[in-house]
Amino acid sequence: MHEFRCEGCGVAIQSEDPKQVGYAPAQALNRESVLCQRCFRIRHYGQIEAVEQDPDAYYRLLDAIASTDSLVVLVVDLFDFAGSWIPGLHRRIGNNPLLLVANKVDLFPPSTKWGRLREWVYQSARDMGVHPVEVIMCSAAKGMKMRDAVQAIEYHRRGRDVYIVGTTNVGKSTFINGLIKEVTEEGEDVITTSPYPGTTLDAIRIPLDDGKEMIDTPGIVRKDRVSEWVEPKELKLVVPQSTLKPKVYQLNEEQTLFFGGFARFDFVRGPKQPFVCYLSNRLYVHRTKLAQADDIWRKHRGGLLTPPRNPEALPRWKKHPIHLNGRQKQDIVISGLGWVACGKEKATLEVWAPDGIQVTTRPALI
Ligand SMILES: Nc1nc2c(ncn2[C@@H]2O[C@H](COP(=O)(O)OP(=O)(O)OP(=O)(O)O)[C@@H](O)[C@H]2O)c(=O)[nH]1
Ligand SMILES: [Mg+2]
Repeated sequence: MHEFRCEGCGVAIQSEDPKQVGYAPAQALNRESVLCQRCFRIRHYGQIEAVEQDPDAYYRLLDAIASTDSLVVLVVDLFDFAGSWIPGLHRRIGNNPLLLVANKVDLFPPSTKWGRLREWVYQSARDMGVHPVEVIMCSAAKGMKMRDAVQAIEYHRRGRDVYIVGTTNVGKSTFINGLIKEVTEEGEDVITTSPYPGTTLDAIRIPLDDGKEMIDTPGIVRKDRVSEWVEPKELKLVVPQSTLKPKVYQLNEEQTLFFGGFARFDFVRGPKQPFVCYLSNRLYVHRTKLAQADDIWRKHRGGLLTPPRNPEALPRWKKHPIHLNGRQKQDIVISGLGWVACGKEKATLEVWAPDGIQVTTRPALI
């Protein structure tokens, strides 16, 4: 019997059980393209049903690329570069060339120094053991630099298949929809996209002109980013939807910032200085005295300090001590939440975030 696949998410279609993943009514299977019930609901009602995912299956899909002769396109989210990297990627793709797509440039303010940012992306990739054939900086959602992406893929694939890989929610499927819109008259999205991680469920094969294929893949899940722990309702408050408006705080020592109820930033010691927060514009930032911070957290978590509404569902906070030596401007990155740009002053800081969430420093990006 012919096996049907959902055009929107790649899942195998079944018509027996509406409660199970991949359901589509039997009468829908005669159509040229089939959409599963879950994709239908995402597209028409913006509702998502979380699906129990098997991380190993996604890694197996990825590892199978090593034995193919193809172009690998890694899509990363510029807002969460380190958190959207696939661990051990360089070992998984064999000798295939890698084109790096840094997506979501629309989130960066106009003051961004693009040349420096691109150089930083190259360098970061090299630090992770990968030598991209090219870096494309684009916005798939806003259709920025998509012509460059089409040309780069065509140039580097040299008649081969193209695998689009990355962690969840970086915009892989939006990117493919954007490519399709760029080269055809197609105005509608072909693949289902959503603000929730875990939208694509299996490989989706899109035929190319020369008989080869472009393959969308399910995102690799990384639990060390805040965005993976957010309930669907709260995601829009945490994941930025529009250009970041940096918030500047002139802090004295012994002052604290709460980022919703996800993280806490203590300026313990140092001269008065500005801290510039690059977070979702909709995330509430609460400023207080360090001496009162514990009390405020006890009283107001899940209330004033939201999201999350239910902080108990997240791992307990872990303290990350950070010392700025004043020699170089640094960003302190809380994966999936954003970053704080620090000036060229000495400072002793403590950042609190749920245990397991990556907290890192890097040279200032903007
Ligand atoms: N701001 C911004 N958002 C984007 C961009 N591209 C994609 N997004 C958003 O990112 C979210 C995830 O997009 P998808 O295309 O579903 O991501 P994916 O990588 O296919 O995710 P999975 O299928 O879960 O692995 C959606 O809300 C998109 O609208 C972009 O260029 N800029
Ligand atoms: Mg997808």
